[in-house]
Amino acid sequence: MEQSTKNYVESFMANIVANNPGEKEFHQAVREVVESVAPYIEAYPYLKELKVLERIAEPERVIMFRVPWVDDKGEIQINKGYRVQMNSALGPYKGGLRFHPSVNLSILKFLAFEQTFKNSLTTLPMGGGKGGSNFNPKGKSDNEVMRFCQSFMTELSKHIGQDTDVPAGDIGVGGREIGYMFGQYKRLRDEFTGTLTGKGLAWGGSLLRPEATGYGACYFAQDMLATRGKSFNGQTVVISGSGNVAQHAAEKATQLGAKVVTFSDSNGFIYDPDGIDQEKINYVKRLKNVIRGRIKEYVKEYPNAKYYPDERPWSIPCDIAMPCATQNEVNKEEALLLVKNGCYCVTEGANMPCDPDAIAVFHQAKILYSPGKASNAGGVATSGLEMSQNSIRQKWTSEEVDAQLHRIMSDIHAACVKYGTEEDGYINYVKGANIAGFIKVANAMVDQGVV
Ligand code: NDP
Ligand code: 2IT
Repeated sequence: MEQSTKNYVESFMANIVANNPGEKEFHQAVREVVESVAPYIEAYPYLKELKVLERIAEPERVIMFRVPWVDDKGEIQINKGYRVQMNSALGPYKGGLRFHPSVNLSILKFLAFEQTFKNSLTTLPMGGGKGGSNFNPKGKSDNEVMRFCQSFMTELSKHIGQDTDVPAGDIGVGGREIGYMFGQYKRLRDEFTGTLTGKGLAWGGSLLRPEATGYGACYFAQDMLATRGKSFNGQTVVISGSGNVAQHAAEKATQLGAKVVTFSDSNGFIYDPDGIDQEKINYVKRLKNVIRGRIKEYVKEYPNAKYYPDERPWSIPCDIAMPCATQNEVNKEEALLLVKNGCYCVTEGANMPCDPDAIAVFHQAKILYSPGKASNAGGVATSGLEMSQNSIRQKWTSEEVDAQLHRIMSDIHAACVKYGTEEDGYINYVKGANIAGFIKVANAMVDQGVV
């Protein structure tokens, strides 16, 4: 990078840090994008003059609210609720809701910022947003979750709508929570519209939306592998997480001939040297989605597997790693270990799971590495397809949705290759995804004036 471009990045970041104090995840996400797009901005001075990047890094609106609810013992509980409406240049704000005790403004701003570029990459007309609460659904009864969701939606409903802002799921928000929130939204507004995605299949949900993020990540990985004449067939895959994204990444990787050997949760990971086949994946789906148990219970069912408490799975040798749990779950040491053990492809299913030092290790080793905003975009893309189906009041078959998902992931891969291929032929997917995602948003903002 030229010195003038470096200076631009550093002065931009100094402003971001000064104006958003203490928001370290947000700083991290912004820095990554700014480093990628700064040379592009230098080449097109009007983007600098119009302060497009400065505007992109400032949310259009942040809504923060109180979420009071009554637990099963009759005690009053108070949580924080948020919606970050980041950017509407390309369409209504779109992005998930996260319910997790770690949720704060920094995390939601980083997620909403990433979402803006991810949604742009999907080629569908969606702006970027994210929201959630520090509510912890773990250990709560269904009734408690319902009362929380109803209280949360009572306030959120004032700020969303099918043409304004369309939330969906993320960590801690799945079919159950979307159902409760949709019910309350419908009751308050007296309208049956596609204001949330990830709905039940019988009431407006799209076929394949639950599978889409994990499946899409595998479709993206297939294209990455193909650039090196490889495929999933016969490869060992290490996956973190055991929720929605992890389960479906494991399912598709297995269907494509890979051997998946790990799952994890926030307490530890399981390693199954025999491979986690479809029957075992079905067990994990039941364990996590129905019984709402912990991954350590896997080893009771499958005694050949081993449970490693308080550890992440990156010490297990593999060809392909798919981090599918949460942000900053792969650090420099773990990245070095992955590469040393022969891993040559890291495909992110989660949002920002590899920290900047880990990414530098992958780039230095010239292994295949894709950022979440490219490889996990299949989830929100299929949410976009759900919105289309709701608008035309039709339902597409799973073959139709799958074909569109496949095409969208391949188009994103092609965009990364177009903007990310370096002089020596190495594909820098971070650069490619950031520049391709940025161009569309930036041009739309230029067209729409200073708003
Ligand atoms: P789920 O709630 O279904 O699953 C989350 C999984 O990650 C669980 O296994 C959970 O373990 C684990 N996890 C969560 N927080 C932590 C933590 N702090 N440390 C270690 N493990 C943790 O969420 P999803 O599968 O939907 O989301 C996973 C990731 O994928 C997130 O980064 C999300 O933003 C991203 N994503 C999700 C999409 C979707 O469509 N759902 C779309 C695109 C990206 P535990 O049970 O212990 O909490
Ligand atoms: O991070 C993500 O892309 C999601 N959680 C999915 C968002 C959506 O609107 O489907």
